Amino acid sequence: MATKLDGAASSHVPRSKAQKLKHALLKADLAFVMEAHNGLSAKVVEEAGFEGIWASGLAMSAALGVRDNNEASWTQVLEQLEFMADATQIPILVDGDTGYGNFNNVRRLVKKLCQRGIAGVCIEDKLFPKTNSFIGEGQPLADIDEFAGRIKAGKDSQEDADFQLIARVEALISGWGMDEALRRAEAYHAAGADGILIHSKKADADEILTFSREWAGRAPLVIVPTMYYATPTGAFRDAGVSLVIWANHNLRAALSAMRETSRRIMEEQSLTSVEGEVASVKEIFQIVGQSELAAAEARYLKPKGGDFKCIILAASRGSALGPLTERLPKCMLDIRGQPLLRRLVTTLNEGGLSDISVVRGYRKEMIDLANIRVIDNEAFAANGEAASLECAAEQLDGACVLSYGDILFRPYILENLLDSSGDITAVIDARWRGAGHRAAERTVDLAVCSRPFTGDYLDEEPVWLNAVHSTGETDAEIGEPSGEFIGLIKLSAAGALTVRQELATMKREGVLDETDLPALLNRLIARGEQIETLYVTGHWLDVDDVFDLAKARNLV
Ligand code: SPV
Ligand code: MG
Repeated sequence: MATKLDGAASSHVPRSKAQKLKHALLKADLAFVMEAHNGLSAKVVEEAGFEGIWASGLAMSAALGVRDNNEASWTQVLEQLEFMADATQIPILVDGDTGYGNFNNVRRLVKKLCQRGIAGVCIEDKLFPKTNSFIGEGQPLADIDEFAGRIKAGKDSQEDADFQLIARVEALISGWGMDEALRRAEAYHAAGADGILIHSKKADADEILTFSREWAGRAPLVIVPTMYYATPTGAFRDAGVSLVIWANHNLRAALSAMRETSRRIMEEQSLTSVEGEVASVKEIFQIVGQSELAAAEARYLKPKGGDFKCIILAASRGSALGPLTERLPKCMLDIRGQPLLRRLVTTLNEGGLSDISVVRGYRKEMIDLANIRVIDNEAFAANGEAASLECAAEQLDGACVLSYGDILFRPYILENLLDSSGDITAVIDARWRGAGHRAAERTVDLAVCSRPFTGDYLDEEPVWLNAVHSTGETDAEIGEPSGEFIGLIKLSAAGALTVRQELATMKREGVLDETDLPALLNRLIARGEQIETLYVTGHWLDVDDVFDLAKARNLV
């Protein structure tokens, strides 16, 4: 009796898909591959535990709504196969029909299959365009030598040394008899086929079992018991068959289920009776790996700002705006249909910052935007920015952006700030003079830096902030200002801790209430902290008076 080949492949752990298929063909026990016709059914086959997938020509054609007569082009089939291979880890044995032509077509087919991660192909000894073997009688067979040439050409073209080429013998189905079937199997084996698929359309397995006996294990034997399905599988095992192909049952199951579901929904004009019987939408999400995408999004799509909290200091009234801020704090003034603060929060949100705390004081009830945390500085009338920041000290427990509540800036400024390397980085506008600030009319926070802006944004040499002082403050020792502090600071987690500690120290010393943000920066500098400068040239504004307000309305 024929025994299943027990080749060298059984002793090592197969790795590639082609190695896995080779192993399935050569190992001592009977192996099974199950039909799939697209990525989803391929996943189902894998999930069920099969060793491999039979990419059935009949099923792939029918799934595309066409006949098993090479109506789908070979490249259209290749597209389906690519989805199936991408969706699974188990090997795919492709039904390559006749090889889509002569030896030359087989060469290109095998090369492309290897490139798409397909483990093996089965080609049948018929003529292109083929007809399904279960249709009609006495289909013409290929010339034996011509078909052997197709096999040789295929084996010579494989780019993967373990790729498996199975030769399918149609002699029994076409009525040419057992001797011809054996003669062809022998010739195809000699031409280099890795296995022989002996096909039958009889309702019993007699001719298959006779063939196996005569073949006597000269090469792995593959069968498709679609018509002789009643034969117990043990008979194939005993006959030394290597691989059983369950050839079309997923397509048929899908057809039955789809018909029944459509019929019922049509009839009942309702989903209630089918709902419990079909796979849930959640199951679809699961099988296509939706959770992996969510994890990848968290990894690759998370905007930089996602790691940063933000504290906006918006407690002051903005008295220079006179009656305009009688009812509203200035951060809520309308800038072309939206409060300034909402525009600021939108810019921050778009930069990935979603944890935003706003310190309110003057007319606090007017600050009621969505998606912000509000923190109240009840004593706003008697204190300043440092005290407001101290009200939000709990939020200084990780990387953080500090912003004045009356500024607007272009998104790239925030992006560059988040990218800056310093533990504490302050944004300084190098164009404060040239921009025509009415320095005499209003107070500007002037920054003195370790060197002026060179005009080179790619300059990687850090620039340090030496001091910030207000216009009008004259102190020859401070030095020439390099720009204007715009009221935007980035703190790393370490920087946030430093600021938090300094706020606590100022509170202990009783100087918190009189300290504004520039003075806080100066204290940090005085105690040896390095504050990095991020130079910008315009593209931001603050709203201190009606002129600024007009400018802001023009800008947005
Ligand atoms: C297929 O599944 O397309 C096959 C097997 O070739 S059979 O339909 O049995 O010919
Ligand atoms: Mg087929």
